[in-house]
Amino acid sequence: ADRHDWWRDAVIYQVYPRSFADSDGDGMGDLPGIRARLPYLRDLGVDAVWLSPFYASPQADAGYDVADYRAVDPMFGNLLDADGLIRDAHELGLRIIVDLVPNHSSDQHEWFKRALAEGPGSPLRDRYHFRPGKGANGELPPNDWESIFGGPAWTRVTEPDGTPGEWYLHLFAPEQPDFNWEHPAVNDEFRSILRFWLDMGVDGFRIDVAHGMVKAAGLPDLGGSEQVKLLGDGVVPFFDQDGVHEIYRQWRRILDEYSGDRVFVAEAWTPTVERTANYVRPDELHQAFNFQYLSSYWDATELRGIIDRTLEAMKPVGAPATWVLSNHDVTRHATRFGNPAGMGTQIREAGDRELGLRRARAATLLMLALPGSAYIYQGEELGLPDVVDLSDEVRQDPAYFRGAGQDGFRDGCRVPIPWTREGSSHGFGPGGSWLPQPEGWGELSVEAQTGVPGSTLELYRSALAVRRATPDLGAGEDVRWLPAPEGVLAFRRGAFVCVANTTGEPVPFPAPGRLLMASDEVAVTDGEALVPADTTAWWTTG
Ligand code: TEU
Repeated sequence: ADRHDWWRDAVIYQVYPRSFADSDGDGMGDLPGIRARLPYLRDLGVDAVWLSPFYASPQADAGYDVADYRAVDPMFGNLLDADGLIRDAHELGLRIIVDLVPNHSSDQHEWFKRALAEGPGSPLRDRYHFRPGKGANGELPPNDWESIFGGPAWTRVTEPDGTPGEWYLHLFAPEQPDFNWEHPAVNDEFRSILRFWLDMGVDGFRIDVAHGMVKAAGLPDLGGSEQVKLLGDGVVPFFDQDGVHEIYRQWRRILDEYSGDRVFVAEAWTPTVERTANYVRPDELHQAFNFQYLSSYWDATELRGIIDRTLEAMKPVGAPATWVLSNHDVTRHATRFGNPAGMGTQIREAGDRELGLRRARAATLLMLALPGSAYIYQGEELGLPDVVDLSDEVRQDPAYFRGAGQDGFRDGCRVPIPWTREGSSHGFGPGGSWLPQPEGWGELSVEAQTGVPGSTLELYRSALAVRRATPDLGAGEDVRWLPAPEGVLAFRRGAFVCVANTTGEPVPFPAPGRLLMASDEVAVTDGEALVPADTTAWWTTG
């Protein structure tokens, strides 16, 4: 048989477990809920499912604070549920990728609890970053780093004798102490955790904060200069350090011991696609999210630049490009694109809903036409907008409450999925939903869109089916740009042609062949197509 690497052109669907489907009515999604909806994902036409964390966790950061890496949180089910989910998925032809959170644990992790209880000098403290404070009485943090979620990246502990004592490092919330990756026990533990989930049958891992983990020796001060915190550039002492690559080389050797095509995908926020490419060398990780693409506005020039640079950067390392428009950390693209350019990935305005959705649909067809792998975030196939008007009473994102400012509006993309028009939580579950679903949510439900021509759900289903049936849309064929008017992207891949009109006006374009599908009605007269405003069309010349 042809040993085609499935992941080189896979479409991977991100499930955010607390918001996908709830089986027991506690208002929080769970593994049995996901398991019951696997046929929906198979019918949608995706290749794999990536599950955000479902491990034992106090949920200080929605599960990205793990207390036990080998246990399922009771809120989500148990290990038997995980096993059943993996088995059912495989029977349906779906692969399962799980989230691995190696930069930090929960403060309720056994190691951290013991480190605190045993006091200064505890060997467990060496597995994290504990330091004495500065100042006459150690009352100042050990260095000037700031948490991504706001405030200092250090918290002072109360020692067992009741006195204020050492400080520990946390790049995210105080409930998420950073591991010391120089310590062999940390390294050993994660290699063992990898094996645990590989033995459970998972097909891969999404690595959280993959640009983190290793810190510069001596934890040097930033020096007061205003640095972009999230983006490692090899200079920021806590992100994108060279040492992290040695860890990935070790992990890759473990992964390759297992049969099948298992994969790693890196969540590495770096300033350029060139730096991202460092993570996906043949002996390291397989893929990395393309955050440059995610951060782009619906703008032809910007998009084309990023597409070209991405494909160029991936060539020398032999990794597939990836394309992603939304995830659980950013404002949904149906809302981003309905707001003016420059508002970034964290905005709180509803903007023009209709325009945002038009552009989101067009952006999806553009993304699915590009070579490489594409990531879909749950609910984007329904055209869900971000919920921008959640009250402080219902919000749960620690980034919001710790003053991350613009970066703290992550609850709006995490509102539970509407499956049905009616019902207390629109079919999300038999009870309520942990974040309130807004007015009109039922009209966007799976039920309301299924079988409705032109609905966003049917657009996704058709696009994924056409993509599967069109060999030129696989990983291999290069993008060849075609001449096009300003604001229009047109390219050929073999016999396939994609035309994306990012302007607000209909654009005439010589029909390249037979129309396969489009994100809106395309009229063709005498060999001339009229591509509506903010619309992408797929053609074949074959
Ligand atoms: O995110 C890493 C990260 O740096 C950003 O996504 C950041 O959290 C966001 O822009 C808000 O400022 C990962 C996870 O995807 C995220 O959900 C977690 O909160 C974070 O790691 C900590 O584990």
